[in-house]
Amino acid sequence: MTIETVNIAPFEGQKPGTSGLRKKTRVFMQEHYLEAFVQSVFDAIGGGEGKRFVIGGDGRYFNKRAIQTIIKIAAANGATGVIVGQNGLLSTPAASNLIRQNETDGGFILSASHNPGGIDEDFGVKFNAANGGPAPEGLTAQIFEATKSIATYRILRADDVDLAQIGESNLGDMSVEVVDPVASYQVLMEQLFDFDAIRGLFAGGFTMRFDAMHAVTGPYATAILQGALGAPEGTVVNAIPSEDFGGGHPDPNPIWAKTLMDLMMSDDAPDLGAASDGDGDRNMIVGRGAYVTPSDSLAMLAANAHLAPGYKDGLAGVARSMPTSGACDKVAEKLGIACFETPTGWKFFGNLLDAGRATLCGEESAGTGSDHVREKDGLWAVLLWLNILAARGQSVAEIQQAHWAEFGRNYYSRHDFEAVPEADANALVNGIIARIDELPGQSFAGMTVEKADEFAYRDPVDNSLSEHQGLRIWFDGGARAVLRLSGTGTEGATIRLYLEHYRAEGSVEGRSTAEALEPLRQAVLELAGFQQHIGRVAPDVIT
Ligand code: VG1
Ligand code: CO
Repeated sequence: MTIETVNIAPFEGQKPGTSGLRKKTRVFMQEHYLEAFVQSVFDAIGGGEGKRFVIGGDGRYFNKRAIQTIIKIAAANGATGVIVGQNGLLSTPAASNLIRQNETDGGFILSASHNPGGIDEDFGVKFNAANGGPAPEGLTAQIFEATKSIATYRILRADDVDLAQIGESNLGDMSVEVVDPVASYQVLMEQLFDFDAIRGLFAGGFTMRFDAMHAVTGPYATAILQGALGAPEGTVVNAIPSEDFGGGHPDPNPIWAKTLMDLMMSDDAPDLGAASDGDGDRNMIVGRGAYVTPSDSLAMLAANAHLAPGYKDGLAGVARSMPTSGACDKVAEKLGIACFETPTGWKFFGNLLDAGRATLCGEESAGTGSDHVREKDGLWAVLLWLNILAARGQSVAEIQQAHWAEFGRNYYSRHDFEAVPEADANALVNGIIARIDELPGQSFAGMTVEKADEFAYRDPVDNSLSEHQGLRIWFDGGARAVLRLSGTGTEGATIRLYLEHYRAEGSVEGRSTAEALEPLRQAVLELAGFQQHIGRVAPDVIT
């Protein structure tokens, strides 16, 4: 075994986005590409000497290869130990938990989350810090700087580590501990939720379908729902992680989890439908005939979290990403707790969680989580829903209706325009920025702008400022539109248009979300000039 120092030239564009570095798998497979990024992480954190890391991923194509490489770079950089999920598997929240429990210096999570997997699809690498959360903006900026000037990386030339066997071994001077990916995560869940009550629910005939979407949550959901909680076999479907997620998008929303959606809207629907994404940090919740938007789910969880043992003393505060609807704001107001509005991406919740200022956090993109780890957590959200359903003895639809009646309803939808030429997408966004101050008072398709701004966030804990985080446009009558460019795509630009209309009277009989949002949609299309700039007004995906 020898440590080799390899001379390389920097690669362009190794800039971490909303959630780590995401590229086409073939880009990552280029000689030295992954190595350059991983070494840059070590350079940015002041080296690996004496440090320990967690390593795992969502099992997509190239996962195992990449893990072997990272292990050997860690060893060559002086790390004293790595903890790796068996067969290279760790869900993102489970990795966060392992970092915290073992007090390691951070971790590498290999995933492109909800993006499809395979040699012609997407791959990603994310570095999480010692608090278990995604590297904050300051650190990702340092990593990017390091990628621009990197000249060498260090790697141990050694045989691959056996990741199939649980147990500890040595690689040079570094210990390699291969762990069961589920065990300690399951213990954490047992501490937070009333497993007896949920067991009682299933024993009483409650039915559920959990669609793991051929992704990493399969083993977790099988062990916890069918194993510990007694849900019948067949409750968890698509439970074996596959390298290409069965050829689909492991994205838990009504579009990509259509089979589940169709079942839940049919006469054969079970009591609860749920799904999670590639790396297990997102969730979808749907009751019999009742889809719960992620923004509403956050609000409903905040209103009911005290029913679960882990949150029985109430919440310190809640936080939501800026494009997420204001539904949780209403709950926070009633509970008399703070509600923080942060930029998109889980890294912005880290300080609030560390400082004990927020207990629950959520994003409109189907991420919900709490201070139990420093990532969003799909299965956690499903278990909290189960705990609440057991405690209230009501259906999802009943809880949803009661919530809207009490707090009002935020009609909400996101429209994604994918693979837009970058120049066109920038022209559209910059076109609005250029006249943002003149917008108030102007009318578009019959709706008048009340205020408009470009969102900037001042972190209340470390005072750092994050600018250019999306455009917010409020219209008369309680409507809001948000526009921003995605930071996770791997092809051209994706424009995200978020539409929201609050109705204090709650759910309006016979009115669908699309109908409720149609006037707002027309107004924004006109205001932004979608037809002129990108030649279309119909999005690729509506969630
Ligand atoms: C998207 C979502 C964002 C989420 C991010 C990572 O980012 O909008 O809310 O945090 O994906 O999710 P963007 O920049 O494409 O809009 V995932 O499940 O990586 O882990
Ligand atoms: Co994810």
